[in-house]
Amino acid sequence: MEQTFIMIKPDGVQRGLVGEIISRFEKKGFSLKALKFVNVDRQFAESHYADLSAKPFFSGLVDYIISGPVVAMVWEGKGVVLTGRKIIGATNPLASEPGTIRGDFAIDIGRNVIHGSDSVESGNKEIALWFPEGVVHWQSSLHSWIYE
Ligand code: IDP
Ligand code: MG
Repeated sequence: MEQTFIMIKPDGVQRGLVGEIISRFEKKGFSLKALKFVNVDRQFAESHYADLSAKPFFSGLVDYIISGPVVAMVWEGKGVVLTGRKIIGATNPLASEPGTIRGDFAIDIGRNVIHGSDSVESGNKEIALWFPEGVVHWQSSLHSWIYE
């Protein structure tokens, strides 16, 4: 089953949105496969965002991600990468629809509360980077109430 990497950024943690965000993925029916609450260092943040290293906002982005602890998670489910991106909303919260996490809880692009993988391939790369120890193998007893 498809997996995605989701991270609640330092602003999401500081603003007390951890429970609300986890709840949205949980209530949808996705399965939590890994979770940790960590401070990452500059080098780690740079490797997570390596694809953006040429962007003018890169160093500000890295400063933002290392400014406080983050909640790193793996969520699993049918179509979770694309649906996860929809739950999160557009990158710029000014363009994010109300009802999405960024649409409901953020204003500035550089304080947009949450990260979600943009493809299955980058999801797998991010999961390997953040959870080298692997994820938890389990199946929810609600599985047959969520999938036909
Ligand atoms: P995404 O998080 O929606 O996938 P990306 O383009 O991958 O968006 O950018 C990663 C993160 O970099 C964004 O979530 C945002 O925090 C930050 N970012 C993107 N574009 C800008 C910008 O123009 N100014 C400041 N920060 C930006
Ligand atoms: Mg991205």
